[in-house]
Amino acid sequence: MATLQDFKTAEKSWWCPGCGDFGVLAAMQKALVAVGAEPSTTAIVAGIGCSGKLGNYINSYNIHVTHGRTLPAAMGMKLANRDLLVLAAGGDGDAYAIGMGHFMHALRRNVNVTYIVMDNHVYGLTKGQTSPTSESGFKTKTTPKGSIDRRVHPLMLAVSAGATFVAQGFSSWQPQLARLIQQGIEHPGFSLINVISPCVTYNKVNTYDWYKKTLTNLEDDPSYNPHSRTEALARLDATDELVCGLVYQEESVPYEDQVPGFREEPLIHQNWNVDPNTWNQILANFD
Ligand SMILES: Cc1ncc(C[n+]2csc(CCOP(=O)(O)OP(=O)(O)O)c2C)c(N)n1
Ligand code: SF4
Repeated sequence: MATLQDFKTAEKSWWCPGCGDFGVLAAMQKALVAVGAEPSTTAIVAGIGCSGKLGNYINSYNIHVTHGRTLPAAMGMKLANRDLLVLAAGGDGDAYAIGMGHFMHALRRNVNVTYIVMDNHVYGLTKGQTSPTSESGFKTKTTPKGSIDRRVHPLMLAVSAGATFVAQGFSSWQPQLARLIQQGIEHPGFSLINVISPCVTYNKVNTYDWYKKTLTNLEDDPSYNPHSRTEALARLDATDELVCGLVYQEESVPYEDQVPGFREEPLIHQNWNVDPNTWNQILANFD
């Protein structure tokens, strides 16, 4: 049984002291131990961004893919080898700007991948530009007079696009975040965990203190029903998505279990030999 230490690497962290991504990393490692995962069967697909460095700090298979392309790579990996526990991770720019097309289709496709978005409402790696989740009026070097765009609402988008598991955590609220990631991994289908992960260097508005004052915890409201799509949408709308906890979950059968004739065995273990007669018949179809 793997321990926390087994999921650590010797690599020195590249993040600024105080970055929220440290908390996301710690919670992911705790969740991996809690679900009984092993480094040899865990794979992380990370996007480009400060957040994408996370894969380097978790002992597992890790690919660092082109900006915005975590989900196609993660879904392909899962379909090729269902024995792997596949996690995708990246920033709000990676997910909701350049990666938005993939995000929307991953939600409705429901491949068994856990997607952790480290949402700091800004582009960190490229030194502080406005992101799709930045508030209107947010001032950066790309929007010196304040952003005039309305912000993207990832949780509402996910719930309305057909997601089967949607949650939001806060990097400082470790026990809850680790539990939400664990629940996401255990969910049979695509799970989105949007994590509020403050950027202490380029976002001086949405700080730890700001979130502690404004976030509400859905778990404090026993009347909230996370299995009702309409209730989830109403709550998200009323709170401008400033909530933490399990937002929505429904019963789900993952995509890969529904593809007709799709064999469960990993591709690398399947026998791909074709006898000469069958091969000649296949070739004849191309005449
Ligand atoms: C195709 C492509 N377009 C743009 C970039 C430049 N770029 C790198 S990271 C990034 C955004 C980073 O913000 P986010 O995804 O929110 O991650 P963070 O650094 O905040 O964790 C951009 C625009 C790139 N590397 N590749
Ligand atoms: S720039 Fe921001 S997001 Fe990037 S490592 Fe520093 S604090 Fe974290």
